[in-house]
Amino acid sequence: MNYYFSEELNDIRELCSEIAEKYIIPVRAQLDVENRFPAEIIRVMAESDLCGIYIPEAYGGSAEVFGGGSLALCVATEELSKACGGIAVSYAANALGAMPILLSGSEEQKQKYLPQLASGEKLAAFALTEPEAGSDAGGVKTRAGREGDFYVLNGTKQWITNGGEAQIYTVIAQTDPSRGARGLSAFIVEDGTPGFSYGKKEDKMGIRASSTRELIFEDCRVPAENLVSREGYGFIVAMKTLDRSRPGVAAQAVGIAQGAFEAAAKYASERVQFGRRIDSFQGIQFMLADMATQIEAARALVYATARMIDAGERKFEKESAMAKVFASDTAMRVTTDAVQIMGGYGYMREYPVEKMMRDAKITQIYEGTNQIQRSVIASAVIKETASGGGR
Ligand code: COS
Repeated sequence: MNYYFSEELNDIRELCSEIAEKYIIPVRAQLDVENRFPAEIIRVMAESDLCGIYIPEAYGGSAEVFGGGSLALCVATEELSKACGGIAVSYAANALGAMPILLSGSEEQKQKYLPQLASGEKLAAFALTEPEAGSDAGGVKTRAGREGDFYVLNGTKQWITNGGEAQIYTVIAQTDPSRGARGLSAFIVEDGTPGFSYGKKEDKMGIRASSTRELIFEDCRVPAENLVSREGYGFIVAMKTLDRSRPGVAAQAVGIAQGAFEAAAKYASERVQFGRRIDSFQGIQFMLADMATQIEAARALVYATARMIDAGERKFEKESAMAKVFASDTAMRVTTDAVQIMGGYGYMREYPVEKMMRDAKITQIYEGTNQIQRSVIASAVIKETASGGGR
């Protein structure tokens, strides 16, 4: 389908496709086995100027070149995910970590941190999740108490993508426990700050090239100037961040699905059973047709949402959630069908689709489970109806 991309957007896709071919495909299976972060590939992306495509030129990025940067980030993430969902998220999670600064940071914070992220000299991570605060994002227990010119952080963050690899962390913590979600605040915490250390590195089902790690804060003194926005606005900062980042997860899902579809379609064109190519059987044809249709529909939803963001729309939480839920459910279905089409071969580690099926699963879980996305969508459509939407 033609999405009438600008030349610059087509160039981004081309560049990511070349990086995937040259650097990702040769090592993806090994990184998956070794559970190893792709530092050298992220360096290649940084050198190729891919780290700042969503950051404005005033802060060292090139967002304006792509008409805003959200669509460009989705296209890059999709293309990289076609080859490896784990390596792609190691790249995309930098945008998630940078987003609170970009959307809600002070001018000083933007000037200080965004250029380092745009150049790829430093990596970022976003720390919201805790052992007891996942879907219930307002239930964060990590405490940030004010002491003079500092906030003192105590608590543990769990399952943080890019944990241990990033140098700049945006952390949601509780500044007023009596106010629940309205007592949360966001902070920038740099690697190496005394009292900030890394805990367990997770051994995951999929996206194993990415790092998922615990962050531990023990009397960690963070300068008060690192507070993002104002005290009590941490929940809003987190929600606005997730509204922006969810299309990126959706793009990752579209990429994983496309990668699996291409592998399965190629296999079906070569595999002969009963004296015929298996793509001559209607059972396989209908599977391929459904896979291709669902992927295209998911892609169209992702691009349309990213274009809304780039156009400067203020509200897109419903569309963001729709893109994520539809694309990630598509990725799970398509990768499962790809394994099915490839039969025993699909199930073997020697071929890439079993990894794609494992990688797809997380897209239905992180940055808000698909049940949470459906709650967001339902709450938006109910509000629209109450305010006179529909006929
Ligand atoms: N943008 C701006 N403000 C938002 C918002 C958004 N997308 N979503 C909620 N808010 C505001 C609400 O307007 C409300 O403000 P007031 O208190 O001034 O009325 C406040 O935030 C609380 O909103 P709400 O009552 O809807 O919060 P809930 O506790 O019911 O939570 C969900 C809403 C479930 C949608 C939220 O907690 C969520 O997204 N959870 C999933 C978190 C997640 O993605 N975790 C994965 C790990 S992060 S990588």
